[in-house]
Amino acid sequence: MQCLPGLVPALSSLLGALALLQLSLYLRVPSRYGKHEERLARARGRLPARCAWFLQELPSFLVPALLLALRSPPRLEPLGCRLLCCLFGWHYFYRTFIYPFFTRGRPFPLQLLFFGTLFCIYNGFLQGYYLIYCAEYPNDWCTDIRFTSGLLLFLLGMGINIHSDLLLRQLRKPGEVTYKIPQGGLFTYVSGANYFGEIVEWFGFAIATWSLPAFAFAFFTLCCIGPRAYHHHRYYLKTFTDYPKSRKALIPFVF
Ligand code: NDX
Repeated sequence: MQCLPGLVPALSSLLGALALLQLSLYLRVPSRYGKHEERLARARGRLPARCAWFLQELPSFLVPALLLALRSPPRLEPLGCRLLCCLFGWHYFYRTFIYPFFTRGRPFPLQLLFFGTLFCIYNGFLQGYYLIYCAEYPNDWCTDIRFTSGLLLFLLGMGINIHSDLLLRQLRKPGEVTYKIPQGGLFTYVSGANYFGEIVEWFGFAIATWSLPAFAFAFFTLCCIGPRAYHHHRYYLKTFTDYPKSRKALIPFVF
C-alpha cells in the first residue's frame, strides 16, 4: 500500500463534515443511548453494553494494526511516528479490551452500534493510514514542543477520562441501572468529566501529530460528546433537585 496524494485531505474533510452533521443532529436532541434513550423513541434491538462497546470500538484498534501488518517492512520510523501510533493504539486498546468488560451500562441500540462501528472503521483507517503510510516527521520530532506538549495533554486527558469512567462505574452495583449524582474527581466541577478528558486527549493527540486527520478527529469528538455533556447536564438538573448548582456542563468554571 502507498500514500495516495489527496486521499488523506479528502477523508479528513469528510470527517470534518460528519462532525458538523453530528453537531446539527444532536445539539438539540441527544443521541439515543444511555440516559437519553427512555425519554425518546425506544430503539428496536439492543445488545448488552459489554458486547456492543467491544464490537463498536474493535475496528479502531484492529484496522490500524492490520495496516501496520500490511506494511513491508512492518515497522515505523522515526521514533516520533512510532510513539504517535502507540498513543492511538493505547487508547483503543483500553476502549476495546478493558472499558467494555467493566462497564455497567444499559444495553446499547443496534442501530447506533451499526453507525458507531462504521465510524470506527473509517476513523481507524484514516488515522492509521496517515501515520503508517503518509506521515513524515523529522528524526527529532520527539523533542519538538508540539510533540511534548501534545503528549502531556494526551496523557492528562486520558487520565481524566479513565478516572471519570471509573467514578461513573462505581455509582452502580452490578445489575443496577439507576442514575445517581456523580461525585469526586473532575465531576466536582463538570457533569461531563469523562467527555472533557476525552476531548483534551484527542486535542493533545492532534497537537502531538500536528496532522489534519487528528485535528479532524478531535473536532469530531468535540462535536459528538460536547453536546452530549450539555444534555447530561440538563438531565441532572431536571432529575435531581439537590444537583450542585455551581457545576458546569463540560468546561470547569466556564460552560
Ligand atoms: N462511541 C465515540 N453520527 C460512540 C457511540 C455512538 O466511542 O450516526 C463516538 C464512541 C456513536 C458515536 C461514537 C459516533 C457517531 C454516532 C454515534 C451514534 C450516532 C452517531 C455513530 C462512535 C451518528 C453521524 C450521523 C454523524 C454518522 O446506563 P448507561 O449506559 O447510561 O450507563 C453509563 C454510566 N453512567 C452512569 N451510571 C450511574 N449514574 C450516572 N449518573 C451515570 N451516568 C453515566 O457510565 C455508562 O455505562 C457509563 C458512561 O456513560 P456516559 O453517557 O457518560 O458515556 P458514553 O457516551 O457511554 O461514553 C463512554 C465513553 C466515555 O469515556 C466517552 O468519552 C467515550 O466513551 N466516547 C463516547 C463517544 C464517542 C467518543 C468517545 C469520541 O468521539 N471520541
